[in-house]
Amino acid sequence: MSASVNQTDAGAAAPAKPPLEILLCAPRGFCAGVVRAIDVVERALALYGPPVYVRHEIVHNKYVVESLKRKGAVFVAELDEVPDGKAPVIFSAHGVAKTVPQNAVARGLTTIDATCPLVTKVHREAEIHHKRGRHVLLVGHSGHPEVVGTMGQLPKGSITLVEDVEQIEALEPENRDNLAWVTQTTLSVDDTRHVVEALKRKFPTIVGPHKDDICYATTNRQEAVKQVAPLVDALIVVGSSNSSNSQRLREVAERVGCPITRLVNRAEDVDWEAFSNIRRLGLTAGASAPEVLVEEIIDAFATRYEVTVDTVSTTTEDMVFPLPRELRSEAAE
Ligand code: 0K2
Ligand code: SF4
Repeated sequence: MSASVNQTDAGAAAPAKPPLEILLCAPRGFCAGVVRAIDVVERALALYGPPVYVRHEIVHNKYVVESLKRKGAVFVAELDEVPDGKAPVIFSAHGVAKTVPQNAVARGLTTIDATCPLVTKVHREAEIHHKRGRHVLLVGHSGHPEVVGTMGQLPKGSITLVEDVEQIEALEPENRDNLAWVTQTTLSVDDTRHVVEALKRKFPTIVGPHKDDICYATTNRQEAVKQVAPLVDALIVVGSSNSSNSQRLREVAERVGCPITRLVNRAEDVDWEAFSNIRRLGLTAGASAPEVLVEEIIDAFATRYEVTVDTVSTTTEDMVFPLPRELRSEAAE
């Protein structure tokens, strides 16, 4: 039996590429908070000139961070790495503890806050609960900068981190009838539901948001993966490993039984061995991953497979967040 071949222009036989159907999840990639945060850095560079300092990665994406570095952004872990002077310091999309802007102001630094408005909303919720005398339980991942920022909205001892259902059993708060809960914005929707149910079971009078504080972008991207993952042999999430929302997308695919799931920064990180024998590939991107890297991955598959691309759309998004006042074009001109 002769193998099927593609004919090149010169008439020479080239090995046929196997077919691959790519199912693109929609929505995927940049959310409104990420677009705004990147815009903040670019506008600040235009307004102040380089360098502008950014405390923490503006968003958790290697490609975005490297691109902004080339334009003159300097990323620092803490404020004490920012020299005194006129160069502004930008706070990342994940938000900061109250002490951070306080320390910056005390040093006379110019600050620009790129915290996503949906993260700020959680900060304000926590603050309101505290003002009403409630002890706050924050559902989130220890050490994540958003969690550090939200914990840092309240005085020490007035907010407790809850990472999973197991931790709830050990919780013995002083006043169990005066509790509130809030969440990180980029959690697993399903895990969070279980944690919140367990909180409500143990503390029936606890108050909190209607559902949770997981943002629209996180929710929508997880929903799209839930639709696509059962239909494919493998699923790739474009995103960096420190990106919580991207990690959750890979987890969602794995949990619905998708046999091969990978989180990759870009095409050069694809483990081709793992993807050597597939017919259908699901493809999505975390909220901090640029579309150009999704295209790069499709192009890389197209060199190995005869690729067709279809989009599976579960909803549409039209969210836009205004820039901080000091960077809006009227102010910047
Ligand atoms: O998902 P993460 O919170 O780790 O953050 P990124 O990957 O930077 O995505 C943007 C979300 C920022 C705040 O919610
Ligand atoms: Fe804001 Fe959600 Fe995007 Fe985070 S993932 S920046 S909370 S919109």
